[in-house]
Amino acid sequence: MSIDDLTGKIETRLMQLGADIIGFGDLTELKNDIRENLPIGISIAVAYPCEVIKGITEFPTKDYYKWYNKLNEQLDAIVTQGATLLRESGYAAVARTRDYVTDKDDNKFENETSLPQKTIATRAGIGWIGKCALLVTEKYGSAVRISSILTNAPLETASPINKSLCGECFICTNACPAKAATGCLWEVGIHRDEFFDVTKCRKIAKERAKQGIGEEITLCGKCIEVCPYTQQYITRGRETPEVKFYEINEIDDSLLTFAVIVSRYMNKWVWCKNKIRNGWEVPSGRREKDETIFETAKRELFEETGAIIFNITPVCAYSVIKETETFGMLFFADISEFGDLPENEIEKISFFHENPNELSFPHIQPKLMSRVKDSIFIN
Ligand code: B12
Ligand code: SF4
Ligand code: SF4
Repeated sequence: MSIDDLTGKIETRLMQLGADIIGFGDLTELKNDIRENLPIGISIAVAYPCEVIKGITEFPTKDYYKWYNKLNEQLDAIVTQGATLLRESGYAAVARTRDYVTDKDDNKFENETSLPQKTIATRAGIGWIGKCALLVTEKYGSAVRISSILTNAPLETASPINKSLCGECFICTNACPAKAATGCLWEVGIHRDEFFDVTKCRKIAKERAKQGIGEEITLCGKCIEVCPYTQQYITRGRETPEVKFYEINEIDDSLLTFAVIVSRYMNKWVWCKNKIRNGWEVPSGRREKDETIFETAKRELFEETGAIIFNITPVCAYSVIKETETFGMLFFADISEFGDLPENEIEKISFFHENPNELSFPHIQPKLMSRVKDSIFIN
């Protein structure tokens, strides 16, 4: 496999797992022991939903804390699975989960790790260090949490970012209630402590968390919220809906509101033409009251395609994030017989080897389709 192909394969898989930004960095300028003698760092960022960040204007909120934990767990899962994929492809790979980072440093640094996630992020070109010592990305501002994988896989690396792009902006410096930042611009070689006072931040962040959520933890995030790059993200929203995947039992059943059934018949994929939206769609539909999600899937498959004999299995849970996150269950059905197409919004069904043009949901359905293809090894 060429470098480009391997890089693309890893990137696609990490995106499918829910990464919002991925960068590949050359780490050879860093000491061997802190990077396990591995030359490449893959930096992965997941973004907070816009409305969660909008909500922390006054104080950190319970919702912010919930997402802080959720994104941490999600990152651990993404880097663990990404590292497994690299090892299965024949390379060494270390997932820098929270447990790994704590163990590696022997839990001895309260304020500093031997290889900060932000260092890998700037090496991978995904952002710079802002005046309040956060990683700032062009797309999501600093409203991201980050993790990483170390590997020796021959991946194509990005140009590192060595200087701050904050310029004359002092918005976070002025807004920080702890006055923790001096306002100096970061560049490689300048240590955090030269422009940012951890003790001040820690003290005030704890006070603000106490006021906002009633717990004395270091949770504040005002510097995230005010950054103009974050504000642009909030104003813009996620232009295209994001699709994320979860294990079958990872999402509480009560949150599953949709069933999507990627289906095959005689070695072709089954698509439905919707009369109202005038586009091709994978059979799918909304869960009705008192229905299990499995019953929804079987009912919708029949209503939208007329299928009467089929094997159906759940593949995974998924979510679509636009302004909010909605959850569903993704199924695969192998259809062996159709009856008449019931009278409803489906004009006709047809069978394709590839995805048809004119999709009703072009940012969502191809991702669901490729997730099912991956899980059942069909191309
Ligand atoms: C210790 C810690 C803290 C401490 C110290 C904060 C700090 N900035 O160091 C305290 C408790 C105060 C803290 C607070 C917060 N934290 Co904190 N914290 C960490 C932790 C566990 C280690 C950071 C560390 O080692 N710092 C040591 C210094 C030296 O490194 P650094 O500031 O991280 O980064 C420096 C290097 O990367 C260097 N650098 C960059 N590129 C290069 C290249 C080369 C070649 C070299 C040599 C150096 C270099 O420049 C940076 C600035 O000096 C990381 C997770 C992790 N494992 O990395 C999270 C982390 C930094 N925290 C995070 C967050 C979000 C927060 C809070 C907002 C809390 C919250 N959720 O509300 C606040 C924000 C405070 C702030 N403005 O920085 C995120 C930051 C995400 C982002 N967008 O940047 C991280 C990365 C956690 C995560 N997994 O996402 N945190
Ligand atoms: S987390 Fe709060 S206290 Fe700490 S630097 Fe950011 S704004 Fe200041
Ligand atoms: S608010 Fe301004 S100074 Fe602070 S990180 Fe964002 S761009 Fe940089």
